[in-house]
Amino acid sequence: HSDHWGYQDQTSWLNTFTACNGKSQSPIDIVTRDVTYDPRLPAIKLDGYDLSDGPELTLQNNGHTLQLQLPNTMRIVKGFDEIYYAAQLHFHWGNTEVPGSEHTIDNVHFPAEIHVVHYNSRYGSIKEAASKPDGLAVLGAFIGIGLHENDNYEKILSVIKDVSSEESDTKIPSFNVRLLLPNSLERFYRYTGSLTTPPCFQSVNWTVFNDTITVSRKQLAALEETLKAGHNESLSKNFRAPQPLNGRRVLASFP
Ligand code: SG4
Ligand code: ZN
Repeated sequence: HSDHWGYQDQTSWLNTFTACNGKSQSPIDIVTRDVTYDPRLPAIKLDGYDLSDGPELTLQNNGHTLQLQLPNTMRIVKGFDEIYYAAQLHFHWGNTEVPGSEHTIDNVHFPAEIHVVHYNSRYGSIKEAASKPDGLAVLGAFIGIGLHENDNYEKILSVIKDVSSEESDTKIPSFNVRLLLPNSLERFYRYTGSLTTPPCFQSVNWTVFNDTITVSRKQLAALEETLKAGHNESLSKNFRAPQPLNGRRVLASFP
């Protein structure tokens, strides 16, 4: 496909994409004893996330992840200095042996992680915003294994076979995207970082929620085993290794 990078050889990103060598890269390991509680971190308020009865949504396998395109009527209306419009959400995962979240908590990976990517409304498009220091806000949440099937995740995972090959897409009925995130958005970590893939632009104001989401073992297996990347290889372990903090502070909205 068009961009020639993969997860197997992450050190080669450094040669081709200079920003990947930067001092504020993502993901990071969140060391809970080192975070700074900031009681003044504003609560996050989302708007327009309930897309029920709206037009169908495009789900794609872009060779690096499973991605759902989102309308910019979905917004973060409080929590940052400016309003951020949603662009897409996607996932990072491992395989049955290796848990594949990107962020880690005290060096522990979760099985998977969801990222909802938003761009600053001062810019005309995500493409324009992606290279600006205040361009992006990504909401991240950890996905673990629970006893029950997650009906909301099933809206995506039930059609995953339709996008098993690289660069394929399909349409799914719209639904309430808020339900893909944890019940409570009050407890989160915040730090400044980057895209976790090439070109690694240091343009992301990161929020990683403390509360987690669960899907069934079977649902996680569908994510881990169904998708293919280039050369018909299994699309799995699509997570970047944790990057050095280099003195950055990680804030927590809770004590
Ligand atoms: C995934 O590869 C997405 O498909 C990319 O989106 C995204 O890049 C990239 O991850 C990095 O995003 O939240 N993990 S992350 O830091 O959103 C951008 C597209 O290629 C620019 C559209
Ligand atoms: Zn991501």
